[in-house]
Amino acid sequence: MSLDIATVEALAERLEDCELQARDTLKITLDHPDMDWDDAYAVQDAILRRKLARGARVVGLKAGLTSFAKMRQMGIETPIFGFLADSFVVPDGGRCRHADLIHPKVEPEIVFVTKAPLAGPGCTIAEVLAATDFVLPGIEVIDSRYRDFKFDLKSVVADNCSSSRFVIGGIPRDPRDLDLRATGVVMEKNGQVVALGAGAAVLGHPANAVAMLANHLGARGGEIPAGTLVLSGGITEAVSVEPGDHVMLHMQEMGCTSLTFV
Ligand code: OOG
Ligand code: MG
Repeated sequence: MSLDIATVEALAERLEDCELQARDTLKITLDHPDMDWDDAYAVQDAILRRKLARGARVVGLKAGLTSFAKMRQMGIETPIFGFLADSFVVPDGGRCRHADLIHPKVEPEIVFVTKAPLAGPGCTIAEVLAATDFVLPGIEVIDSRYRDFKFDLKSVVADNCSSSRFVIGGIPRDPRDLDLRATGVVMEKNGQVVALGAGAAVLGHPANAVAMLANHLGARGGEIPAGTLVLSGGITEAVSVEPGDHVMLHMQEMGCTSLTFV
């Protein structure tokens, strides 16, 4: 850690205020070039404490930058991790107010829901599949608080990995009945295909993202508790949306989920 607790709290307030007021800011590493990974997660944890103090509930966890496309683009080998609060939930087929967000983008993700705790080190894909109750389709709405989505890894971790909204739906499936590497996804905006891909785009197998989250938490003395919803990371590039846009995700053998920006 290179930041003191007062600085961590001030950065959390700055980033969360931007989230709540739909304003952007410059990346925080411009002011704190020496901040390290622990500092970045400490700011994210401080944002979580601010929300919990206001009565929010954590409804899930997420892995980000897990697709080969995004990892190459950012030049990284380890994904980043964040939390999902109840205020992020959009009901399946529901509406998301664009004016509440800064410059939202949507991305298709395979969602895992666990039935047993998972903790690293050494968590494997097999353990993740054994501990998964079901998988289902999800659309994550990311909305970096940084101007023009321009950030570095520590800035984006502090900003809770651009988390903003998400919707899940479709048909819950036992992952043992599926080959998630070959699961095809087609995302449409206003009836036009805007992104397509397969599960293997996420770390070779999307369960790998969940295993890496368990290893990350295990290294910090934590775990993925039983009954946790985990967004395993965007399979394709994220797609910008405007008010009026309807986004529909089709996921092979798992049905559809959608939302409309108003
Ligand atoms: C960071 C969040 C990435 C994903 O699924 O890769 C993410 C960003 O690209 O703003 O959620
Ligand atoms: Mg995502």
